[in-house]
Parts: sequence; structure tokens; C-alpha cells
Amino acid sequence: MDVHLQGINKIMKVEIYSKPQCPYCVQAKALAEREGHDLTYKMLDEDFDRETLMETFPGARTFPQIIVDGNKIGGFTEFKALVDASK
Ligand SMILES: N[C@@H](CCC(=O)N[C@@H](CS)C(=O)NCC(=O)O)C(=O)O
Repeated sequence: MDVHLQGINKIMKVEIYSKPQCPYCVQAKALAEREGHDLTYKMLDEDFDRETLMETFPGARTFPQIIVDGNKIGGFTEFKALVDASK
């Protein structure tokens, strides 16, 4: 790799399904913004409803639920791990 490109991470398309009063949602949003990813931040009862959530993420029990480049990866913990692994 060109030495000038080292440390530049691939920009990921990140969709975060969040709810109000959700510290992990806020952390996930902050991480995506800090890393410069292409973020869409969706709020429960504003941008999606619970029915859509359960259809999109069957079995999900916590917020946020996150999609990265079209893949349902899980929550903040998995997103953080993905970001760290990409460095
Ligand atoms: N391991 C999960 C933990 C997420 C979590 O505990 N989220 C809280 C809100 S910040 C939650 O959804 N609690 C259950 C609930 O509010 O119904 C992650 O990393 O995203």
C-alpha cells in the first residue's frame, strides 16, 4: 500500500436503528461520526416502528441494531469490534 494511504480506513455505510434514552445508541452514533462513516441514524417511532424493527431484526432484544454495508452485524459492541478490526 502507498505509505500515504496507510491509516485511512474504508468508509462504511452504517445504518443505526436507535431509540430514545439509549446510551449504546449514542455511543454507536459518535463512533460512526468520529470515524467518518456514511451514517444513517434512525429513531424509533420517528423513522421506523416496532413492527418494522422485528421484521428487519427478528429476535433482537436490545438497541441499537446496526447494519454495515448491508450486513446486520448486531449492536454497539459488534460495531466497535468491526471498527477496531478495520484499523
Ligand atoms: N451488547 C449490546 C447492549 C445494548 C444495550 O444493552 N442496550 C440497551 C439500551 S442502551 C437496551 O436495549 N436495553 C434493553 C431495552 O431497553 O429494552 C450492544 O453492544 O449494543
